[in-house]
Amino acid sequence: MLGAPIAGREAMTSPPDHDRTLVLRARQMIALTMASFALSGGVDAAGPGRATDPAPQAEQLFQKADTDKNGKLSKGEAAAIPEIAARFDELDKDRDGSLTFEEFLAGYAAPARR
Ligand SMILES: [Ca+2]
Ligand SMILES: [Ca+2]
Repeated sequence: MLGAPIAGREAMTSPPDHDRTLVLRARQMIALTMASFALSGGVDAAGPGRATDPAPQAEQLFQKADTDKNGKLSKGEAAAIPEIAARFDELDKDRDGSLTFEEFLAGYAAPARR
């Protein structure tokens, strides 16, 4: 909530056409400022769902296994990762026959247990 009240105000008012470039430039400045804040960890700009980086390794593994690059692992693709393949049905929460990265990550992050 401590975002950038300035930016919000500027965006709301509709400026005459000749002012538009100025506004655009201002927005760029703001974006840059926000970006550098985010980089330095000053602003929680990433939003929910990106709070922590769960497992870069998992993403690599996932993308490697996702040979047709459709963002999901089919059963055949998952076969490349034995520990995932073994629990495929368990991990496929919505039972659509493929693992989204989310589903995959659950299996990757959680130790196998029964
Ligand atoms: Ca795939
Ligand atoms: Ca699924």
